[in-house]
Amino acid sequence: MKTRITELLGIEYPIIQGGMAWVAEHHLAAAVSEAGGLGLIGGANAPGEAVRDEIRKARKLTDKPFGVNVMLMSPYADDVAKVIVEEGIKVVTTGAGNPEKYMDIWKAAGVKVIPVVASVALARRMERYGADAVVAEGCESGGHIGEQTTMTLVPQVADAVEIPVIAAGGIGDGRGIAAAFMLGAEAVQIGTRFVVSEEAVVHENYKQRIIKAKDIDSAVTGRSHGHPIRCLRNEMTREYVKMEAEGKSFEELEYMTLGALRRAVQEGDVARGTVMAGQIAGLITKEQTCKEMIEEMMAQAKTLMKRD
Ligand code: TUI
Repeated sequence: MKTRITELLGIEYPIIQGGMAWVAEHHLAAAVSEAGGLGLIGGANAPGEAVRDEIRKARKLTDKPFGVNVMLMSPYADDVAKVIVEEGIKVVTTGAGNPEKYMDIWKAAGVKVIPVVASVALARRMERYGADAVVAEGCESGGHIGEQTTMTLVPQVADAVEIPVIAAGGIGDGRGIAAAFMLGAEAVQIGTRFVVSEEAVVHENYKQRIIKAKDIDSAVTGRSHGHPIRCLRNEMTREYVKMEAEGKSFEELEYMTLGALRRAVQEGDVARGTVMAGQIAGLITKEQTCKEMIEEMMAQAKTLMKRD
């Protein structure tokens, strides 16, 4: 399935992987790229040198293109932005902010820049600043989210910009891919489903929590202080939401979740940790390789899109 995104990125299938903090490390990125999608290393809150190390490890596992996601709220975002250029990375996605200040150095180095946006305004602005494409991410996504749903955001962004649009949020199978294309997207970004891939180095408890999740198991913490994070309901989210209702300060709430994502991903603490996942978790029923996931999703999407 050729689109402007498969051409732009030199990939076989119009699927890019989400740049998930603590999850999107070199094994996952290399596996998604090897399977014909675009794998990404998630910069998250890691220092530049740690990201460089991940890039070099991914290169040992694949000759195919892969990218880096820069989490713009990270204190190390400037360092990571430089490492990307030094390491000759060809594709960058950004999240949780506005990447304008890095656009010139990346464009000068021939890096394709794909900001993740949660609004039409930012999509337009990114196009003006020279973005090659945008990811329009709806609030069905896991992690840091905006306000609009994928269903409403993607067609509005597709109408507002000339550059290609990648849909994200709530996509976990071929039906979601076909739907995204109907909304005007030319590729999709998938996160939650890849968390349960065999190649993802994620604690088994985390994978099982996603596999067992029901449709209604999703919660959003942090709305009251303007940093909404979607994750799966557990002891931590119940306590957090209660503290938010009591009007606890941002600092107190932050303290409670400090390191909570790492504890869930690496130590498997799915009761007190932050189990970031999208609303599509309820659809995900099994662990598979990235190749199996991508081929299954693409076969289903192609069948649906050919139907008359
Ligand atoms: O970035 C994400 N998802 C993420 S980042 C992350 S790591 C993290 N951990 C703890 C606390 C906070 C973050 C986990 N999940 N998705 C892309 C995304 N970007 N969604 C929404 C946005 C966004 C929101 C507002 C982008 C720009 C923006 O405004 C920028 C501006 O200046 O207008």
